[in-house]
Amino acid sequence: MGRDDRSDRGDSRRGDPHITAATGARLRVDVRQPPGAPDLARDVVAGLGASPKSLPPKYLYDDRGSALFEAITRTAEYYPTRAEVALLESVAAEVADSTRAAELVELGSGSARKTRTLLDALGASRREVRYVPFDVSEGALRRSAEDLLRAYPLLRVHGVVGDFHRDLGAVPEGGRRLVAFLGSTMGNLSDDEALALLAQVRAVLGPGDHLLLGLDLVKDEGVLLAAYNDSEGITAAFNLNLLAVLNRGLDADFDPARFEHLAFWNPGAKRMEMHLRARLAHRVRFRALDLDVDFAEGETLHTEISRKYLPGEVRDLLQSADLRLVRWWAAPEPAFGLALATAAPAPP
Ligand code: SAH
Ligand code: AVI
Repeated sequence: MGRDDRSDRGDSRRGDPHITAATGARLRVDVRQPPGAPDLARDVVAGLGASPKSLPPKYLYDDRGSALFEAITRTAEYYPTRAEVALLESVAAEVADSTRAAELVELGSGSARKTRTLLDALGASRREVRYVPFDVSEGALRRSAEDLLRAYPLLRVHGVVGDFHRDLGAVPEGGRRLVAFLGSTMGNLSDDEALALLAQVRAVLGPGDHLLLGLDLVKDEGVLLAAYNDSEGITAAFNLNLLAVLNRGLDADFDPARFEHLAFWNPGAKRMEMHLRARLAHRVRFRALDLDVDFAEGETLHTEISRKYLPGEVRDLLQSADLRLVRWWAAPEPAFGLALATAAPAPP
């Protein structure tokens, strides 16, 4: 473990009143985030120095961003969560039967709302199961771990706070494993990043282990546009919150009133794109970096892609990372898919 890492047992941390001896003894959290904000500084220098300007989507998820994402999932227009939950509920028993997993690793676990469906199917209320949430958002991970420990008295949680592009090696050795990557969070990665991540996931899968991958599917443009431009303005607040993250993390002076939320469908790349568009030409100062960044009127900062997949792409995508599709379940309208894959070689 590197110099900058922290690891603690839940009962020793910060006097959190929700952590009791009963849950604390079953909780371990490894923090792989370097202190300070070196990632953010590096990504801002690279991403805001480039044209077009962009930043990786992980910075959207500070505590407020994670809460706003949860609020998005409850809007009338944001269908992916409801579609995936319904599909997951209908196939969880088959997933448990096929995998017979004793451990659930969840990448981008967030609030872990969908996790209970899998834990229930894996029998976590009557036998010991280990849950390994992996998320860049420490607050969301700790809160969800505590909730699950209270709900499942036999559960053990070993969380990892880190970036799944870099820190997947911090996933602890484990038993018969199911890795879940839900919510179509993989769609927030470029195709190259997704492939690299799948290859790393493959490396943590032993014989008999599985990956469960939730993927949002290409659909009617109107449905997509509504989902990323909800009428309550919560997605806009989620997007604009990135400016508060930059102000706090790098002592910048973004004025959110000078930007507007923009989300559109890019048919060529089969993805939704989320941007922040400057309403007027202005200069932003990053005091922590001694850096000024100029925005032209109408210029955008690209904050997220959300790739939508065709069912026919999934097998090849997995195969490119040496993974084998064993089951595919898809819900129609709004179309959403769940792929179950294994690292085992295909039969001759
Ligand atoms: N799985 C949940 C949450 C999806 S939101 C669901 O299906 O509803 C995406 C989650 O991925 C957030 O919790 C965010 O903090 C996390 N995340 C985003 N980028 C990440 C990264 N690079 N490494 C680890 N976690 C990341
Ligand atoms: C987490 N991720 C899959 C969400 C998505 O749909 O791309 C994040 C989000 N962005 C805007 N709304 C929701």
